[in-house]
Amino acid sequence: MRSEKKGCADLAVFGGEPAFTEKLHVGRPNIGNRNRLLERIDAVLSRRWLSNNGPLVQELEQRISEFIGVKYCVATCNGTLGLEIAIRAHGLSGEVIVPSFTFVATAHALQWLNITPVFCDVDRHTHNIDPRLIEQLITPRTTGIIGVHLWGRPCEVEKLADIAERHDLALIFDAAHAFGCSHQGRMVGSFGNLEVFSFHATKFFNSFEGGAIVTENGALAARARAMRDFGFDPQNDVSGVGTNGKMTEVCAAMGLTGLESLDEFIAANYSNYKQYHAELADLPGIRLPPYEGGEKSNYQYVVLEIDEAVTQIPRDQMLEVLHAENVLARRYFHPGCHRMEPYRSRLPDVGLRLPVTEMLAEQVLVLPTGTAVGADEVSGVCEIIRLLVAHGVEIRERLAGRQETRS
Ligand code: T4K
Repeated sequence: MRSEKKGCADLAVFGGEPAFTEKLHVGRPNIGNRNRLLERIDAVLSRRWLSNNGPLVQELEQRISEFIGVKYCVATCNGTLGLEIAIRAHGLSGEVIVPSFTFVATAHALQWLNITPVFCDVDRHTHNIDPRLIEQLITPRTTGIIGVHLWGRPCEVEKLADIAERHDLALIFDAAHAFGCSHQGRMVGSFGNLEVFSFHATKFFNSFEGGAIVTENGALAARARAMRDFGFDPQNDVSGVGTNGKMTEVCAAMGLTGLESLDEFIAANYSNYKQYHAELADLPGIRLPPYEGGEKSNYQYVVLEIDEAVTQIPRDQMLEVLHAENVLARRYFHPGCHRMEPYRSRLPDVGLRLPVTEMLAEQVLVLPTGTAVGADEVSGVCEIIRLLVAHGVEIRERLAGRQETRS
């Protein structure tokens, strides 16, 4: 149910009815066939095999390897542990170059292992690590580069591979957003030395919590597999240091069920993405970075860049108005990892060499999509955004006046 917005007086932030009676979330999980899921969970309970490389985890790994077209897949309990295990299995140390415009898990996975993340700026248009800026950050302590396929848009993998090869660096991809996406006809997951997915509830494809390391390198996969399980190797000897990064059978059940509905998830996202594009395309000051034509994508993130100089209303005030309407849009990835602890205290001025990250952190707004969001909801969200842009100055001043009255 939603109420229409004809003018500023209708906005909930000024006392009108919220557009939506129920909250519209970014990251509402996609859920496949419930009966299939419950059947699988029932079988898990009957088998009394709940974790530790059970049959469903093995089946999920097999299915993912086939889907991506890679030899090895090691499922993990989440994407962050997957990254930590991958980084350690690869033997990275010292410094690793990463974008700052990413979820903080990318940087934390390094820092957790006492490796210094060296923040690189991103490309203005793709929001991905800018290969032109990497070489100036390489020092004798640099051992690798982690690219993040942000919003499911693949990094410039060829340029990154070239830099990594010339400087003898590892190349890892944080593919948390990019399950089901392709680059030059090849599935994400098959680039670099290895890639790591997240199957968190908020991702396009989820296993409640979960992740996976995928690679063509058998030795790397074997090390990651042992590290995921306290260091136990296939002979049941502890071959080295390890952690507990295992995926449970119930999570694998959810993953296997979701895999059967991938097309349906993509169709829902694609339809929402097209509608958002069509309804917001001509709005001044609003840019929707497109997905690459001809490639596979999961269309999981509907990202707006808000140019305040044109809209006359800052992104954060737009967010406030949307939230009052029960549209819980999000400002991913604000304020950029370099402005979060412990990185902020260590390098207070690093933002000076990250101008695009700083700008995007102030401009980006992510809108709700997924199977929980339909055409009527998208229309409602677009209606509010159109109103915001048409009356930017008025809304900004009324919001400012309201704050002055309060103080
Ligand atoms: N690398 C990148 C680039 C990543 O984006 C991530 C995770 C990782 C690595 C690490 O992977 P994991 O270790 O998480 O597998 C969320 C997710 O927790 C996180 O997985 C994700 N990225 C990040 C971008 O977003 P928050 O802090 O935004 O989560 P939260 O709890 O605020 O939820 C977001 C929205 O989703 C809310 O509006 C409510 C909705 N939601 C959430 C959950 C969990 C639901 O409707 N149902 C749910 O079950 O971090």
